[in-house]
Amino acid sequence: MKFDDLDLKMRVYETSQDRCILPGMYIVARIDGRSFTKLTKEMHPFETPFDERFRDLMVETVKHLMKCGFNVIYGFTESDEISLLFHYNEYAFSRKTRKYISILAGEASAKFSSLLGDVGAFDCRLSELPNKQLVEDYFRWRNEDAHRNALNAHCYWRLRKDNFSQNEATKKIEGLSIAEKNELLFQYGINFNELPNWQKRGIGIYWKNVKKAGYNPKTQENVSVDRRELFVDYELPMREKYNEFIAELIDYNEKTHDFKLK
Ligand SMILES: Nc1nc2c(ncn2[C@@H]2O[C@H](COP(=O)(O)OP(=O)(O)OP(=O)(O)O)[C@@H](O)[C@H]2O)c(=O)[nH]1
Ligand SMILES: [Mg+2]
Repeated sequence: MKFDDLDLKMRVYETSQDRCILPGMYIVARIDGRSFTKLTKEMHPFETPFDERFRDLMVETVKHLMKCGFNVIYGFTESDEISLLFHYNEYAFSRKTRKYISILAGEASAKFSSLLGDVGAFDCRLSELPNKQLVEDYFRWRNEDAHRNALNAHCYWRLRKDNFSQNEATKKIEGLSIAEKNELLFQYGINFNELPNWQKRGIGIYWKNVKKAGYNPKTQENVSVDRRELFVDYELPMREKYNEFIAELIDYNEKTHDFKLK
């Protein structure tokens, strides 16, 4: 069989599942650390419940994903997960889902592993959202998830440090309301409201325009140039204010980077 015939025959088998995300849909990817409970507790004991070194590895991984060939307008990270919002007009790889999923999981795993000096792998899934309200709801969901996780994690690890077994600590927290969990921490001298906001709300990463000093060799003049730089926000707003923040970010990017579908 000639190579061209063989190529045509075999190509069908690997592309039969290919699908593209329709134009007009917002794309959000969630990239999540694979078996990070083991990685963070046994293989590389990070501080519990929150470790700033682990946080910084995640932030650097988000920045890498926002610069790896897609037009990502917002990155969010909490715990071992990363959410990315693509520009409404994103058209990389003809919006083929397999490209987004495999590239993002691969790039996140490669970056995180090289920073850690050991293997840390991520999976990836996509949400296809038909309107801006659902994008707001998506990020509100992850923002509230961060809040809930932080409360549970602080309670759990405080009890563990007080010699409760895994089972005892889990059981005790399961039966408590939010107010009771706050009270439990208070008994140990911890005011949940005063814990760092990045632990309770997650961390946002987005582009900001900055002025940089440059030099124009043609005119031999010092000039000021506009650059887009990634900004890391450790003080994200919460609840309705967070919805507004996401809505503004989308509007701003749609107005200022209105590149057309190819
Ligand atoms: N010690 C420590 N652990 C962290 C930190 N941030 C996240 N983790 C842990 O990362 C894990 C994330 O949980 P999951 O994604 O639900 O669990 P997983 O083990 O990664 O399992 P899969 O995602 O299903 O593969 C939890 O065990 C968290 O405690 C941190 O700052 N310090
Ligand atoms: Mg995980």
